[in-house]
Amino acid sequence: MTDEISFSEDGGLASIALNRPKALNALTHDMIRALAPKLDRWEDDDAVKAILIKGAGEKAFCAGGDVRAVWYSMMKAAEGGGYSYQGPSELSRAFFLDEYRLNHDIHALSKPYIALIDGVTMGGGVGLSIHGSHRVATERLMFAMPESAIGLFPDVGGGWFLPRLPGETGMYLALTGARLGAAGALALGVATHMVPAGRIEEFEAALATELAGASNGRAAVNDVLERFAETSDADGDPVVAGRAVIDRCFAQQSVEAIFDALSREADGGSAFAAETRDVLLKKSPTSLKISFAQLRRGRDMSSLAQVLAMEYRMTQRCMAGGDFFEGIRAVLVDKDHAPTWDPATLAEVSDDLVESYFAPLDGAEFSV
Ligand code: QUE
Repeated sequence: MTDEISFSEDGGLASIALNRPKALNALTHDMIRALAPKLDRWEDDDAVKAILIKGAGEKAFCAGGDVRAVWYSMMKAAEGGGYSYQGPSELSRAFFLDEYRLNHDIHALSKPYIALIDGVTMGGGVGLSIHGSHRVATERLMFAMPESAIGLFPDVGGGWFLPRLPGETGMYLALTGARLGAAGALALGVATHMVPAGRIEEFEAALATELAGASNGRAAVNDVLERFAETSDADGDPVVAGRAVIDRCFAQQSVEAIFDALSREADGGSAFAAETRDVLLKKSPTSLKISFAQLRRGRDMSSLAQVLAMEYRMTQRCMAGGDFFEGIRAVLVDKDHAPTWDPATLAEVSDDLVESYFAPLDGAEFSV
């Protein structure tokens, strides 16, 4: 067993703690493999009335999947420094398959599942929280789907939940990687409740106490939340303030048309549109186009499983070569934050190249 994740039971409350605080609790394959069977067992155990998941330390709930380990598994140290690409690995195949199955298990739980999204909650950390019944933010929440910065796309069911957020806010979050605080997350429904970080311990204790004698776990959880939850003023949140621009510009029919719409609004005096365009110019052009296609396809799909099967094809195509290698190098390995994307422009990312990310796989496909 791994010490990167721990489990405990107190009364009717089963708790999970992600325990890699120095790595912002980034989710490893070992953590996924330890957690999945626990969830299955708790789902079938009548003594468990609700499940809670949190991150160790004060900085993060979970910064994402451990994509750095996936990257190293596909690389070989090159003579004279640096790394060279070898090809997909056992880890690059199994990691995403097992992660997405876990995301689907969370979605399918019949019991309340409460994620304490306190601090950094990105990518794979969103996958561990968004598919459950309750997402409790604190004032320290920093929520984002930042994958367009590393040559990937907003996976873990991003193709499911992002197109179902209000207006075009999901497309905006997917392409820009914009961060949400507690107020913005509450306004969009990413968070269901807000409890101040200083009251979280007391909140957990109250949950355990209430659930110990509860016949209806969901009612007990909601009763405790009613006692602890606070409101958060969304007026100062940039996503809320920029909503009209977001809905107009990100409703376009292509990434190029989104850029054109942002440029028009920037020329018309919108500082928000100008900033958003400048942010998008730094992202992987391939990531922007495949993410756009992912969200539009996901919007019309009828199940999370269908979306995850699409996303699994996409990750395996990303592992076969492309901007992922340069993105991880620039952000998580060399940390120069100066990736050289290839293709370098949107115009060079052809429709055929985009389509290739959605093609059936030679090997195993995702299934629930
Ligand atoms: C975009 C991402 C990720 C990211 C940074 C991005 C991501 C991820 C991590 C991460 C952070 C800390 C770690 C770690 C990984 O950073 O998905 O192993 O210790 O997991 O700009 O998508």
